[in-house]
Amino acid sequence: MYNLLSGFYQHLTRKEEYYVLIIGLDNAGKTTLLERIKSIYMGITGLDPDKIAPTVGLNIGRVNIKSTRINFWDLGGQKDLQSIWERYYSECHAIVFVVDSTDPVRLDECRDTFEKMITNDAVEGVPILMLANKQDIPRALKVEEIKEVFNKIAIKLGARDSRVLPVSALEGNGVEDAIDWLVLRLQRNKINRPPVFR
Ligand code: G3D
Repeated sequence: MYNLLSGFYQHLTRKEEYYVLIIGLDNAGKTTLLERIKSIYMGITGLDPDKIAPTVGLNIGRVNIKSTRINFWDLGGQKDLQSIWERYYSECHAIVFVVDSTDPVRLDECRDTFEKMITNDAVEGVPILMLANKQDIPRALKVEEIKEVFNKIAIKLGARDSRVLPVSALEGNGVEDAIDWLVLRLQRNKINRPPVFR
């Protein structure tokens, strides 16, 4: 009887769990975004922006959003660390690709990196959210301008869910809208990439 009740309790309380990669070139604002997500959804004050050091390896954030648990993996963006991203592709349920909208000089490099990622077989069908970050800075490129640069390769995204949204990870503007988009797509893509239950 105890086993039955405890099994029933576990069934009621278990959460769908997803893994989401946060990637992009170094300095795009990936760690700042992770800290912002933690502060919005866990109510904890994230790291002081001055204390955020470049990611070497992996930063993890586990947050509960509605009935879902999302594990964010913020991976380092330096050239020599990008090869590590591939190791996480087959396990992830979605990818957030962060772009520094104030750095037009690196946009071509950014597009090449993005193209390499979306054409990797291990991420086929995985929803991809591109965030045009640093929109609090007046000279930041707008979403439309960033889309123009990526248009050339957009066809390679295939039929998966994808979107470009403006955010400021530093100030938090747009972050909740971005997460809402993400949660919906994770759930829609359940058949292709089922969640883990814990
Ligand atoms: P990374 O993890 O992608 O390498 P970081 O990037 O999160 O370390 O951020 C790199 C720099 O960009 C940091 O500034 C950080 O404060 C800044 N940054 C990140 N997101 C935003 C944003 O939305 N708006 C503005 N204005 N700045 C942002 P420093 O000066 O510490 O290098």
